[in-house]
Parts: sequence; structure tokens; C-alpha cells
Amino acid sequence: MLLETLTGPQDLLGRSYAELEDLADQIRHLVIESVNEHGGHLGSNLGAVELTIALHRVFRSPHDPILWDTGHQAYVHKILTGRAADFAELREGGGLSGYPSRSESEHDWIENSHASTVLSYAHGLATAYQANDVRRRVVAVIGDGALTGGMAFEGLNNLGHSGSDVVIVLNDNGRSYAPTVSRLSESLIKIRNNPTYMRRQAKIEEIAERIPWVGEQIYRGLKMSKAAVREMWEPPAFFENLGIRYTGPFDGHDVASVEEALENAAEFEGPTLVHVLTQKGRGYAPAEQDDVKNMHDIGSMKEGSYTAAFSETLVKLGDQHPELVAITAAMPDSTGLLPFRERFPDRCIDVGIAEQHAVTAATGMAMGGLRPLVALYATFLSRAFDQVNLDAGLHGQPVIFCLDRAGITGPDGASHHGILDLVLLTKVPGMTVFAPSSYQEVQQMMEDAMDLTDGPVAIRWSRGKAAHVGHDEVGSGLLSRKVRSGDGRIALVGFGQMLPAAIGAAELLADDGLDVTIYDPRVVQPLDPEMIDDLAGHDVVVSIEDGLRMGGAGAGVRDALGERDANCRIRVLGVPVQYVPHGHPDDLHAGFGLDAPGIAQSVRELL
Ligand SMILES: Cc1ncc(C[n+]2csc(CCOP(=O)(O)OP(=O)(O)O)c2C)c(N)n1
Repeated sequence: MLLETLTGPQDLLGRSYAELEDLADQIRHLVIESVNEHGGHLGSNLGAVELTIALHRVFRSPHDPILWDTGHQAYVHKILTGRAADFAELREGGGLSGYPSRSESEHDWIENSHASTVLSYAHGLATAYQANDVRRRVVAVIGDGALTGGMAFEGLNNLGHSGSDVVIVLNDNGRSYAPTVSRLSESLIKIRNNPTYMRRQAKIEEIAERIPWVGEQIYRGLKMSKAAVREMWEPPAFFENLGIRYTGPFDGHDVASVEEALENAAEFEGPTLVHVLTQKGRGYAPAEQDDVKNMHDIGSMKEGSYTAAFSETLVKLGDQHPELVAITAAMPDSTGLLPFRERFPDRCIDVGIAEQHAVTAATGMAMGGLRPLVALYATFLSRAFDQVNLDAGLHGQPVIFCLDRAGITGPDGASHHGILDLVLLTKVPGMTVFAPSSYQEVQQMMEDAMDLTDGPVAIRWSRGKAAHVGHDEVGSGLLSRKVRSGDGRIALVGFGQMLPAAIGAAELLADDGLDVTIYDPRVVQPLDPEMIDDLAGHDVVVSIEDGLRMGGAGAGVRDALGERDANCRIRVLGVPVQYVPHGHPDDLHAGFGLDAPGIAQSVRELL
């Protein structure tokens, strides 16, 4: 099997197309098996198999950087660059990353898996090569989904203006998670539905050009009618008006055709876009037929999860508040919006992968009398921090931010942990920040958030199963909840999903004869003054959060105690300031001392 002997892209050269077709089958098999076992991105990778083979045959990676936007579709690139065997440990702690990773391979140039950045990296590299007079082709692969992000448009604009030598591959499968939402994408669909048109057009031009004199007349005529043709087929005009040569569309599952297109593009000076049509989930029936997201990734909303609590409550609130609208940045499914969208299709708005726009648009909606709720993963909020601060915050608008996957998320690695949100959100004046510790608290906090109309509100929760608690274990409003009263020496403050670990630590400390007070603060900002007063009377206070410990929730507790001149020893437990690698959340928490034994140990050290 070619796959087993493949050591790098050089082994792809000199192969027949039949051999490459075989290889594509083997790759698909490996991807499906690995993702079924370890989770990860399936549909996007199955759609990029032939495209990646062609890229690695035409360009000389790593001399020619092949850059992947987002990077979730780079499994095939990993396989072709000598990492097939490592898929046995895909996304496991210490194993193969689910995204490009510079520590893994010199073929991986960039590893920021937040979307829409690739054109900027490409422009930068091409500018540097040009300045140093180095001949290297820079290739940027971007999906139609990632192309909806503002940074991608900024990159296109600058590439076209500066004329950088970049080959842009638009990997167009018509989908982000859900079908891509953009006017440009709709136009791309027109081409997609009539893919032979553009090729035929190019062919006619080529033939006409070859006939002397008569050919020239025809060619000139064609050129004049080109404007009209371009009008009809908007995307070519869109790119070319920006100064980017458009070629395509090409069948992204035909290696020979993509190769030829890439070879041609590599010859041109200036930025050239190769529009490649692919099918998400290609070659795996369950993915091809999944009309929610073509098995973009594996794993959907789990029963009993925080996300499920949000999803269920949102529908209820939607019934009670006709002005409530929900906004997603291209992730209606993973953020739990589908039931709301089904019930209120006109009140669920997908803005594309455009978090910054989502936040400011939500601010405008609030100004206009709607109650917007923006549902994002915590990690993607950091991109829109300026908008949260200066648009929603400064204007005091009651936008509700519902942040999923907060804290350490696990196998997706450094870019996907939601460990900055508490640091950032607590710096926005007037912002209320909730951290629910249970399924029932999510419900309560969403209802409470609807009553807070003086400024923005954020509720942030983690991935996975939530604790389920009785009615008497749920707080309300902006108040903290005292989970248990100890003898006044030690107090633990467990933020959000860290509350169960704090309770576990108290049980361990009880074995040492220590009677510990436990707080569920519920509200990270503003902190409940009664809780702070009570904590101030303890000898030792330990706060636990699943975000960065510097400047986060616990730092707020420490500051508040400091301002009261409280005479207690305080320790803030959280994630240190570092890029946290991928791994199982339990292992990562334990590594940072954020599990019950680790917390108990910190208390013992303080005593
Ligand atoms: C800033 C940001 N927001 C959201 C995401 C989550 N996300 C990952 S892939 C993806 C869809 C990408 O679609 P596309 O670029 O078309 O690639 P495809 O998976 O369809 O090949 C989204 C929304 C992200 N990575 N970055």
C-alpha cells in the first residue's frame, strides 16, 4: 500500500493517477477510522483529499509554504508529510494535534485555528520573500466559510492592492458547519451549479487567440463581452475588481485538473485565486448525507450538558419574549441554537464566521429594540473583545453573550481553550458575568439575564455534562450561594464548573479534620459583597477557576478582600499564563492542580 510506504510529499511524484486514486481511498479510510476513534474533523478532511494530493505534487513543501486557513482540514496534509502512523494517537495528550503544529513538522507553518487569517499570513510571507529576493511560492488554502470572516476580506483587499505573489486556493464546498451564509457564497453557488460554463469560456478564448487576425477580432469581441459575462458571474468580477486573478472553477476531486490549475496559477505574477469545488464528507455516506454539517466534526449536543440546558431554556425564553433574537457566527448546531431556529426561523441569525460583526450588529439590534443573544464559543469571543468593550459595553446595550466551551476544552489544543474570557469580560465596565455550576443554574441565569437591561451580560459554561441539582441548590439574581458553612478557618470559592472539584477537595480535607466553607459565587462580576464580607472572616481563602488565574475571577476576589484589608491568606488557583496544549480535560486540570486532590493540596500548603 502506497500509504504505508509514504515518507513525504516527494513520494507522490511520478505516480500514475490510478495510483493516486488508490492512495486517496487509503487516506479516506485512515481519516474515517481515526476520527471515529478519537473524534476530530471529518467532513472537511474527506473533502480535501484530492486537493491536498495535488497541492503537494505541484508545490515543494516546506520550501513553498502551504498554509491552511483554520487548519481543521489539514489531516491529509499531515498524512502526506509523513505522519500517517501518528493518527493512532490523534488528539490524545502528547499525541498528534488535530491542527497543524509547528512542533510536529516543518511542513506546518501556522497553527492558529481561529478562522480567516491565512491570507494575512500569506501576504506577510510573500512580502518578506519579495523583499529578500527569494523565489518561493506561497499557497493559502481557504474555505468558503472562512472567506466570510472580516480578516479574509481585509487580506484580499491588501493582496490585490499590493500585488503579492500568492496562490489562493478557494476550497469551496458550500458549507461552513451549516451552509455558508454570504452573498458571495450564493454567487459561488451559481458557478458551482454550472461548472462547465467558465471552463468553456476559457477554452473559447484560448482557441480564438490562436487564430491569427480573425482570432484577434473574435478575441477583442470576446473581451468586450467579458464585462457582461463577469457581471453574470459575480465572484470572478468580485476578485478581479480587487486585483486578484480568478481562475476556475475546477473539480476538486480530479487530481489532474487541480494540478493543472495550480501549475498555471504558480506561473502568474501577483495574487491568483484558484476556485476549487469540493464535496464535504466525500466518500463516506453518513457524512455526505448529514445535512446539518456533513459531519464537519464528530460529536453533537449531549443530553444533560450545559449546552442542552441553554438550548432548552432559549426556546422557552423565545416564547415569552418575542423580541429575543439569537445570533450565531456560523455555528448554529454546536452552540445549541437548532431547536430555537426550528421554532423561530426568523429570529435566528447566522452572520457567517464574523464574531466582531456579530457583536456590533447585536449592539445595533439592542439599540433598535430587540433583545439579542450572541451564542459563541468562549475562545472565539476574544477576537471580538474590542466590539464587546466599545460597542456593547460603552453603549450600555443589553446584549446577552452565551459562551460555550469555556475553560479547558481538551483535544483541540491551545487555540480552543476558553481561558481568556473571564480576564477580558471582567474588564468591561457595566458587564455582568455569570458562571453557572449546574444545568439548573444555566436556566436560572438566562432568566435573570433577561431582567438585566442596563448593559451587556455574559454567561459562560464549559463543554460536557453539567451537574444536576435540586431546586434548593440554585441561587438567583446577582447573589452568591453558600454551599456549606465551615468553622471559619478555610473557605473555597469554586467558579462555575470548578464547584464540584471544590466540594471534592472539602471532602478530602474533612478526612484531615478540617471543616471547610464552600461558596458558589455564581456571579463573577459584580462579586456579591456579602460573600466577600464573609470570606474576609476566614484565615485561608482559595478560589478555583478554569481560566487564566492572572486577572481573572479569583483575582477579583483577592482584590476585593485586599480592599477590605482582610487578614486572610489567599490563593488563586487557575490556569497559568501559557499556551495550553491538547489533552484530556481531566488530565489538564489535574496537571494544573485544578482537581480535588490538587485543591486540597494547595489548602494544606497554605495552612
Ligand atoms: C473565528 C472562528 N470562528 C469559528 C470557528 C469554528 N469553525 C471551525 S471550521 C468552521 C467552518 C469553516 O468552513 P470552511 O472554511 O468553509 O471550511 P470547511 O470545513 O467547509 O472545509 C468554523 C465555523 C473558527 N475556527 N474560527
